[in-house]
Amino acid sequence: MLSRLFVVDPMARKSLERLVAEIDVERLSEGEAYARLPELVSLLPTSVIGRLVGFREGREQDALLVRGVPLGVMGAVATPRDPVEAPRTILGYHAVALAMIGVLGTPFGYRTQQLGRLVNNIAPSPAAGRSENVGIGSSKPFDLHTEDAFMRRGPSYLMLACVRNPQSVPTTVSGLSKEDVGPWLEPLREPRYIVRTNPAQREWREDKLRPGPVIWGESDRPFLRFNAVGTTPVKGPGVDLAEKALNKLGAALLRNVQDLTHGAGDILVINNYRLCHARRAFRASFDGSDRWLLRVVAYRDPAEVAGLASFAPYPTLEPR
Ligand SMILES: O=C(O)CCC(=O)C(=O)O
Ligand SMILES: [Fe+2]
Repeated sequence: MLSRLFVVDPMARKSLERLVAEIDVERLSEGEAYARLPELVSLLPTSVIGRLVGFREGREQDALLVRGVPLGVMGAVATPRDPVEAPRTILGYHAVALAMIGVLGTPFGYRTQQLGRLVNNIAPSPAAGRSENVGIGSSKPFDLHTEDAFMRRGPSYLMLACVRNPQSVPTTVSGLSKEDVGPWLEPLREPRYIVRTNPAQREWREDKLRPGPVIWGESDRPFLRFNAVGTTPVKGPGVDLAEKALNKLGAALLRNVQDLTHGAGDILVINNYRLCHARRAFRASFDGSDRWLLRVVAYRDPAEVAGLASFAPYPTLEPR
């Protein structure tokens, strides 16, 4: 199992309902929510904090699906037709999602993605209806990728908090099992792979992307920097071997896929160095009732956090 399910217990649900209701009345800006992150984390039920820390420290599961977070006012907000321009108001559900990923790391936005939003909307946009490999697409799939694999060190964690998912379109996750790992992965450890950006990050200069490894870290639990599209080994001696290993990795990851079907109030956190994820094609109606996830990314490594250009009003990454 790549992921573990944690269903919020009735007592925790009650205290989450209070927290969500409080923030639903206050309505925060993204900056205010970040400034209040320590307080928001402290207001999470201890069972939820404990489970998140257990996930962070554990070696068995690389994704955790927390089920049963109350939506509060958010439940009645229509899925935005324009995910980027939609209001940035932090309601109770957003605040709980931010606090949860705040237990794992420092949440941040990209200045050049969704206009720098801290909480990105993964909702189908009519403008991107036919685009492949974008979060706001729908009729074309988003192939397997670790989030922002074009960076040498992408976000440590990715959160997808479901507001609604009427067609039960899953988020697919995949990774390498203990049985998969072996010497065949060695070529993928060479820092010779260029991983290009997906459409949402095209403002990063492609000519500045540095080649890096696709696999690194421990041999029995290796880390991944993977994108099924736009990855190529730099030409030179051994390029055939490098390409073969990459194809074999892609096939292994396709074999290992698991569908996680999000429902309203399900908050999925993924170790972005261990698992890649994808979304299948689906038919959107663009009438306010479509699938809607909130996406937040976070860094755990203080050296990466220090590289975030600005902490006002919240950590933001500038394209390099
Ligand atoms: O919609 C999904 O389930 C995943 C979307 C995604 O991978 C992304 O926005 O980066
Ligand atoms: Fe993604």
